[in-house]
Amino acid sequence: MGNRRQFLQATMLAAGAAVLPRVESTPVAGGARVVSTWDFGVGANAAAWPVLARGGSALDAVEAGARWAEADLCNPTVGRCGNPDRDGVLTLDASIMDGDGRCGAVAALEDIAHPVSVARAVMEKTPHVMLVGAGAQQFAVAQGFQKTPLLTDSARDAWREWLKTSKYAPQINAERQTRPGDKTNHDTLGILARDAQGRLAGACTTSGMAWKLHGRVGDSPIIGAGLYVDNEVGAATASGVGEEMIRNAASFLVVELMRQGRSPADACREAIDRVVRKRPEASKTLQVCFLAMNKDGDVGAFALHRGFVYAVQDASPGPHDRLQDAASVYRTEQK
Ligand code: SD4
Repeated sequence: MGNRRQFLQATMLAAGAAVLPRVESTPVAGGARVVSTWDFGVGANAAAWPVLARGGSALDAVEAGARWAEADLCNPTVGRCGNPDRDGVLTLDASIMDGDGRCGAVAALEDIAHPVSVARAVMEKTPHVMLVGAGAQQFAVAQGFQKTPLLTDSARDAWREWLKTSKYAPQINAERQTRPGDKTNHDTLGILARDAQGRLAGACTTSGMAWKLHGRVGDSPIIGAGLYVDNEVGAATASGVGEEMIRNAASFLVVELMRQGRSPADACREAIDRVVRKRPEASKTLQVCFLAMNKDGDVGAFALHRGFVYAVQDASPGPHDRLQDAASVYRTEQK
């Protein structure tokens, strides 16, 4: 135990496919920028930006943004308010990575409010990259994270409601409809940042697909699937049905496509094409979204289905927090 303690220190598919313009935001040579998935990315960026604005590191910035999302009491797909699995157990997945290839992750973590910070502790305080389940929780507690029951009453009510049919069929942009009164597109938070020194970092945090099988792990904590960062090239993150990201090593793919000269938006689009080509039928009913930033801070995104938005914040004149629509293969949101 003592030792352990020391140690722990389509060509798109013919039907429905559309050729859409590139989505690029203004380059910020030498500047800092942060981008996050979905509309709640505005709040995550607002939490991350002060770190970048005072010259802090991209790594600190993405952790701050992810922690904000994990604490958001309105979000049924990230952190403490997440929906549980089919057995009524809330399990959280998160990862963090910097541009030098340092990374950490936790999966199927229970009763710890800030999985992204546990992921960072895995990165910084162990020789490992990923801890899962009870071991991740044991490590978190040993690091001083408080163990606290997280499942909220509304998440329990939503689960009881789901039990009436027990139908598992992920819906496109499903997080919109998971609870009465939910505002809009709630989903996994993926956040990417470039700091004033030009260093990149990213984080990804989620409660995963609601009503998943107990023990299911999605893409978000898997380096290369839900998140990948390389200072030489850029960074990418993903949201949507994680199995498709894992199948395609998708965030790694997006970064490698940028390495070959693609813009962030083109790289995201090619990665979406791969998803479609591999599973053309399934892709009609699943949402998959990519968000990327290259080393110069240019940003791009692409999704399978309409409805994916992402937030951009930097020091450029005008609104500092901008929500942008991602282009998509399918223009019409599928119900
Ligand atoms: C997962 N990608 O666990 C995450 C969750 C998500 O829509 O984005 N849900 O597969």
